[in-house]
Amino acid sequence: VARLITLVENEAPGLREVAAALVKYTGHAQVVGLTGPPGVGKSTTTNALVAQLRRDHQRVGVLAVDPSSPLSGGALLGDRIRMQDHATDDGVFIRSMASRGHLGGLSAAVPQALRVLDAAGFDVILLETVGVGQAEFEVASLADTTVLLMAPGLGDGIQAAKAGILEIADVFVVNKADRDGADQAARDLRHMQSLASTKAGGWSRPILKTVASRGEGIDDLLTAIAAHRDWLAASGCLADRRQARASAEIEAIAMGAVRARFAAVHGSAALGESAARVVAGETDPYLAAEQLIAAL
Ligand SMILES: Nc1nc2c(ncn2[C@@H]2O[C@H](COP(=O)(O)OP(=O)(O)O)[C@@H](O)[C@H]2O)c(=O)[nH]1
Ligand SMILES: [Mg+2]
Repeated sequence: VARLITLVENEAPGLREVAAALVKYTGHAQVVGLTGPPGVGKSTTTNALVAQLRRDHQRVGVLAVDPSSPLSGGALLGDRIRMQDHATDDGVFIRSMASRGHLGGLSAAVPQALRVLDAAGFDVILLETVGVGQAEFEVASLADTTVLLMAPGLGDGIQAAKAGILEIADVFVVNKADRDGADQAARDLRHMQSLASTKAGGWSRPILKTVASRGEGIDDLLTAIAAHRDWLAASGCLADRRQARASAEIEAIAMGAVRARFAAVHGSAALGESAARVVAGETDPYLAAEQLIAAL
């Protein structure tokens, strides 16, 4: 599994063959995204979820993704250390991915890594992202079920999160409920939720309280995640989401291929030549672009 994910990350030769071989084994795993501001307790929650899922005899894959960082920095390294609780358990696979080295970007690499884990037979894949920016939003949208974590005193985090993520989150968690202000944070979330447009289909998005560091509330979180999976299947939304995800996946691969072909066919010389003609007023940028595209 580790080698296949490396192959995906490097877009190595052989990826096409592997993708073709894997596809018939996919579609079983439930992908659960965990997102929220740094320090809110995503890794601690992931760790607690893994422990409980293992007690339930579920096989668990964990993908910790940092879409905005060019390096696999301290946060992900810390996660790896925490995850060593499960390092010797062959029912658990843990991997970090940062954006460094991905030619096609994480938008292409993460879905393929998910396919590898799915085909390898993991029942649940936990997808932890760092932060709540646009790139994290894209990663979160790869999940069947998205869990948004908040914590008391992270009101600014809620503000930062409200653009988009509140709309794609299916389950809300106020972690660090051992701290003052957890009820207020839950009320704030409820209020933000009422302002955000609701998803169609009648899933009412629960707001749970957890103390991940002590494993409290993790059972309820897993129950909510399972309930969401059942609702997805019964409502037909699972098929819709997977269709939308496959579309995004194909588009990312196609755009990457077009970009690569553009670079291979035109190099920087042809682009420079067109640019010079635009600067000299001999042609306009639309026509120049059209000619370059026509030559692909
Ligand atoms: N008091 C308290 N601390 C927590 C809780 N959950 C996590 N933490 C601590 O918060 C810090 C950040 O947690 P981490 O899981 O790394 O957050 P992440 O950046 O969202 O992955 C760590 O020091 C955790 O031990 C909790 O429920 N209560
Ligand atoms: Mg973390």
